[in-house]
Amino acid sequence: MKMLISSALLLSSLFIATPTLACDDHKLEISDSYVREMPPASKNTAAYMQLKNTTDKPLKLLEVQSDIAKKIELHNIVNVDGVLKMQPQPYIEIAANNSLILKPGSYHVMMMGVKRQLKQGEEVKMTLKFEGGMTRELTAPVQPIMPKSAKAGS
Ligand SMILES: [Cu+2]
Repeated sequence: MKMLISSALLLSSLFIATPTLACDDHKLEISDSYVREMPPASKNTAAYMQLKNTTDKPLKLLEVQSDIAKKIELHNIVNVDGVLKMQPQPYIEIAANNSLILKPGSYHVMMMGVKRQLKQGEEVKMTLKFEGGMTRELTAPVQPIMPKSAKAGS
């Protein structure tokens, strides 16, 4: 019985040490993340991913940080008088109990002034910062743009 009590105490003290982390992990699921492989001479690229908000409140992605780029912005592609243009966004909102896919032609994490040419097989570490102080670390693989044959089906 004494053993049981001491291990229970140990367990509860472990939970006290990391209360917010354990909680935040259930709020958001990140999947299918990748960073676009860069063509020669290009200094810019973009990161894409699926963000699933499992809470009953909207979540706002405010900022992405990474050592790999000099500047990172949140972008969307919008139609301005029939011309598709990239537009910086103050945040990207994921609706309550919903998923948002960051993908080519839509929302993306714009990485500008990338310090080396990223090739398939590499990985990029980044930190996502959300409203309310939640942060998530992410390691995304570098992948080439989808070949035309795969794109035709979607
Ligand atoms: Cu962009």
